Amino acid sequence: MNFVISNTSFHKDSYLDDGNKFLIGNGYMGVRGTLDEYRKDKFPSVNLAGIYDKVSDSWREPLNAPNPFYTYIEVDTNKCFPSEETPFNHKQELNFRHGIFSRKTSWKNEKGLIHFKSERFVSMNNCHIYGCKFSAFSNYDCNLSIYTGIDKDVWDINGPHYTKISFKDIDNLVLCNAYAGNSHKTVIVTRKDFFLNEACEFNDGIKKFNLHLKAFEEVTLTYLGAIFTSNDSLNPEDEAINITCGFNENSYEIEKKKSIDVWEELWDICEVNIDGDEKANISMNYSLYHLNSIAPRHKDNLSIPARGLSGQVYKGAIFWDSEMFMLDYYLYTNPKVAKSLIEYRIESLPLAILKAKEYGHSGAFYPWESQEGGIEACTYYNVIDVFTKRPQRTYFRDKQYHISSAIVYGIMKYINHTLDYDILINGGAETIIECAKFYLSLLLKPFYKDKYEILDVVGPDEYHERVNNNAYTNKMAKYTFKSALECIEILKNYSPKLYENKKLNELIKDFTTAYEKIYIPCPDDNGIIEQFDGYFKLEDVSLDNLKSRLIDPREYWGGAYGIASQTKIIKQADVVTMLEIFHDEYDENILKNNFNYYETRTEHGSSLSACMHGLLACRFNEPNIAYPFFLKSAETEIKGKGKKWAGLIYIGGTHPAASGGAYKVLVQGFAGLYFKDGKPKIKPCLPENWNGLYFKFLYNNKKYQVSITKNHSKIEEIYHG
Ligand code: IFM
Repeated sequence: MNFVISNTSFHKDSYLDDGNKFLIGNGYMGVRGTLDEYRKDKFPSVNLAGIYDKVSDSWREPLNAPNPFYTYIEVDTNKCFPSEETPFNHKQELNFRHGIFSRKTSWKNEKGLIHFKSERFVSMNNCHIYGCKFSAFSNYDCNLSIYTGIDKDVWDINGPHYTKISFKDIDNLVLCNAYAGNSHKTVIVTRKDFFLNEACEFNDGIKKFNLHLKAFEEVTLTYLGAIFTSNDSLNPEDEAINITCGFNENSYEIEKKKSIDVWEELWDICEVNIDGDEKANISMNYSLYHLNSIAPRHKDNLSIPARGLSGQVYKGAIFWDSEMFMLDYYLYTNPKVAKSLIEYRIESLPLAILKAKEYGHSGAFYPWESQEGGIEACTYYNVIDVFTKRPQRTYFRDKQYHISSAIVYGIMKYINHTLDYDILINGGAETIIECAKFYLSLLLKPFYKDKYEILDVVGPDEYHERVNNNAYTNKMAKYTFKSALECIEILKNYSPKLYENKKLNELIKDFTTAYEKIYIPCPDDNGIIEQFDGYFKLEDVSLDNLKSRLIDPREYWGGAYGIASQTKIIKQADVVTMLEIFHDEYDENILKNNFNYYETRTEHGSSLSACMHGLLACRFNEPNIAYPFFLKSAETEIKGKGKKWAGLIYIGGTHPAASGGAYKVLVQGFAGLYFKDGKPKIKPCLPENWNGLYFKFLYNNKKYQVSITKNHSKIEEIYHG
């Protein structure tokens, strides 16, 4: 398979999309795939994981590091970069097998042609290290000036964050110390350049090299450096300097090779092979590249923001996307990363308990948009109205109760897949029990009914706010009670001491009653489950008709006045997600009927939606119906066509949940992978245009290989070194 994607011509306005498409990352930092010469108006950025800051009244968001990949060139004192004019030739590539970004650009003038090329990587071997190699070549003699260094003018959505930035040049090593005064965070960037002559100027982090470039002689500049923050170490400056001091002329190739070796190890387990469908194969593996580039392999308590490490969109926050859409990929290919996602939530428990209290509930109410340690970043006014330009009240923060059940789902999945029960004693059980207590405190029993209800919620379909008895939420609450009971049972055997807690006995009673008595909407006479009380009475309008009502294309469809709110049009899979998760409790006809009913009424306005439809279609054994939904999710990153606006708020970037969702359709849907009695099993249903499907995965510390062809399928254990 070809692991390279490219742009073969120059488009001066494509920098926003290219930044995502050509992104390189290693879980610690994500470097947008913009050109060397781009400054902050073209959104270059080095996004750091898990470090946040806030400027005055604006939203808290992650800190971007000063950009060490900045270079521009003058030839005979004419600026070549940045090019306002179309270059003679331009090619930009991402080798997504090895996480290497490269570009080649040529300019033509009356004297001849000048060519530049560069390539860069961030190390998969040591997440703090980055490197770049930059070359110039001309077919006539010319004078070249190269301006290159650490650009302190950082692109931010709600910045500038740094209140103090200083530079030092210590024996050819540039040290940048950037301090964000509000959060007292420090980001250190070091850089060491290797070139044939010395810099003639050094100004604010940028060096100037002059040289006479002889015709047909190539000159090359390589640089490497390190990034550390005050989150990583008490002395990030020393750490970065120590690493960078050790670099010499050969280090670029050496570090690049070490990084490539780690990428190869990762691909050994995660590469998938779809025989007979090159488009799907490339898109899927490219999506996995993105999941690998943002995986927190370096830390054991970090999760992944909804837009990965592609920018500060959605405040760099963690959503239910991590547990419900991404987790399985890491469980199957790198359980250590899966554990990090789970540990992050366990460590966030104290703040989730505080949030529940703040709203008058018990237990743990997890943040809808979670930052470090579980800080709730979701605001009450999360959308800006396009007409009034005023912030619009949304109820994501206070009413998306289903978030706590996602954490429970994640922990249970982790335990069932790895059989690592220790996590239960180390906070996992407490987390699940606190989440179950949260749902207990939401239950209301109408006087005349023998059922408990959950009122005033926002389900996965965010367009209909403050509804009662959302099927997804109620079912996930029920699942939470069951999980809490299961986990208490496990504790009984696993850690009898912990179990000897009198309060637990009371809770067992309450969870059991809640599990039995919570109201779960049943299919009606047509086999359809009502998404929430009263949904069936809403206006039944077609998606096209609804779209024709838009006055502004960026209008927000939900909330009090949104065009969808009083209609049956929903934003994303809701009942469909519920049925996918609990498919084995429902008859195939019910799955199919609900798929057909809701799909025509779904905008798929979230990149989380298509994969759930794809999965559900596999559950009722219709892989050809599932296929376009799978492809839509798998192609989200490669096509870069995701939604960019919610009202006036920019929401573009990468979409790891869609990538994780596509992987789920592939592995759990088309291959039908499931686990029973401690063993993996498959129940394949391939789309008709596929000849075969091959992949590996880990389960309970063992490595397996699946091969499925039209007439034969097998799953076998292989050596796990
Ligand atoms: O978590 C999702 C949510 O379901 C829909 N809006 C975007 C969020 C982040 O992906």
